[in-house]
Amino acid sequence: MDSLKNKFAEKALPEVVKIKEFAKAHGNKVIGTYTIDDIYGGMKGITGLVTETSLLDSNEGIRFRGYSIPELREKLQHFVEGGSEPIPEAIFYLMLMGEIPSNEDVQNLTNNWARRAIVPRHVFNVLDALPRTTHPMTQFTIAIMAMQTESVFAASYRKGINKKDYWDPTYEDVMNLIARLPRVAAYIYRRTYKNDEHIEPDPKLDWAGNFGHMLGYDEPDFAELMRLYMTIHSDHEGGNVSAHSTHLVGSALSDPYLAFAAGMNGLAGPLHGLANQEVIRWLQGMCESLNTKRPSKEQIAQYVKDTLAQGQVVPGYGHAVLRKTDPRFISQMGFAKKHMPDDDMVNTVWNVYEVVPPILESLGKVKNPWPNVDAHSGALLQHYGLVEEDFYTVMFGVSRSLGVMASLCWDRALSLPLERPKSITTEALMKMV
Ligand code: AMX
Repeated sequence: MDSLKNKFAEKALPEVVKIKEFAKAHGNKVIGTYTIDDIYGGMKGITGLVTETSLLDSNEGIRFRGYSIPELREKLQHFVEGGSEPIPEAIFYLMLMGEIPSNEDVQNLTNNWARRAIVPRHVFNVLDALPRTTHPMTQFTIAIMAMQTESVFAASYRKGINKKDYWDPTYEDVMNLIARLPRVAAYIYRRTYKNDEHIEPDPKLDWAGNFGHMLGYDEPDFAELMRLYMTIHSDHEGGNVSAHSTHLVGSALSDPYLAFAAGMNGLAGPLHGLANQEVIRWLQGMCESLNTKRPSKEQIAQYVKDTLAQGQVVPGYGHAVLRKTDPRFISQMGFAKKHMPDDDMVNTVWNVYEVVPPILESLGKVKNPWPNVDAHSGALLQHYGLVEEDFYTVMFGVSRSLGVMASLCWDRALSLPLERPKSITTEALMKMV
C-alpha cells in the first residue's frame, strides 16, 4: 500500500462510524425547505448532497477544506524551485486528507503520480482513429472511456468484493486516472494542432509542470500558470454539473473512469466549463468586428448590448451560486498583473470587467452580474501562444479531476448510497396546490 493510501484509510474509515452516529442522533432535523420555484429552477435552492472537499459561499467564493483562496496562498507554500505558485499536488492532498501537506507529502504525491502515469497504447490508438476535427472535449471523454479497461474497481467488483473495501480499488483508479490525464490531454492537443509531434513526459517535473512540457510550452512562467490554473479549477463544491454528474454516476458503483467521463461530458457544456472557450471566441469576435485589439469601453458596452439583443448570454459572467466576483477571477488577474500587464487581450478582459456588470444588472433578472473563473483564463493562455481555444475546457477537465476524484474516494469510503432524487410531474404538482 502506498503511504497516502494508508493515511487515507486511517482518516476516512473511522468517519463512517462518526457519520452513522451523527445521523442517528440528528437524522430527522430539518435543514431547509423548498418551493415549486426551486423544483423548476434546476434545484438550485435545495441542499441535497454531501461533498467534503470544498464548500462554496455565495459572497466569499470557494473554501477548500475550510480555506479560502487568499488563505491558501499563505498556507500552501509548496513551490517548485524558483516558483511562487501553489502546486496542485498540495491542493489534492488537502482535499483528500483535509490537512495541509508537508513538503514531503507533496513530493511523494508527485513521485506517486509519475510512477502511475503510463497510458496504455490502445488509448492513443483510439484517439488516432478519430477525425482530427473531433472537438478536444469529445476526444477527452473518449480517451477516458478507453482507459476504463484498466479499472481496478471494475475488476475487483467482478471478482466479488466486500462493500467495506470499495474505497480501496476506487483509490487505485483515482490515482491512476489523475496521473494519466495530463499525458492524454497533451496527446489530444499535439495530434489536433501540432501535426502529431508528441512530446515525451519528463519524470523530473511536477504534475502541472510536466503537463505544460508535454503540451510544448517550456517557459517557466507557463509552468507557473499551469500550477495556478490546475489549483484554482480543481473543485467548486459538489452541486456543479461536472462534480454532481461524477458523484451521481459513481453512486451506481460505476467505476471512477465511467463516473469521471460523465462529469467531463457535463463540463463540455457552454453554461459550464465550455464557457472558457466561448469567452475567447466572444472577445475575438468583438475585436475582429471592430477591427481593433483594444476596444474602448463604449465599444465593449455596445457589443455586450448587441450580444444580449441576439438572445445570447455574455460568456464568463454569472453564476448559479456565486453573487460576487469569483476569487478565481481575481487570482488570475493577479497573475496577469505580475506577468503580462500590457497584454492587449488581458487589458480587454479587464475593461469588459468594468463594463459588463452594470449592463447585466440593468436587465433586472441576472442574479450574479460578476465574472466567473472562465472570464479570465483564456486570455492568460493566449498570451503564451496556446491560442487553440477549443482545447481550453480539456485543461479545465484535467484540473477538475483533482476535486471530483478526491470526492469519489470519500463517497466510497463513507459508503454513500445510490443517489436517486424523487421527480414529479407538473400535473401532480398542480394537484398538490
Ligand atoms: N448573460 C446574459 N444573461 C444571463 C447571464 C449572462 N452572463 N447570466 C444569467 N443570465 C440570464 C439567464 O440566462 C436567465 O435568463 P432567462 O430568465 O431569460 O432564462 C436569467 O439571467 C437568470 O439567470 P440566473 O439565475 O442569474 O443564472 P442561472 O443560475 O440560471 O445560470 C449561468 C448560471 C452560469 C449558467 C449563467 O449565468 C450563464 O449562462 N452565464 C454565462 C455562461 C458562463 O459563463 N458559464 C460558466 C459558469 C462557470 C462555470 O461553470 N465554469
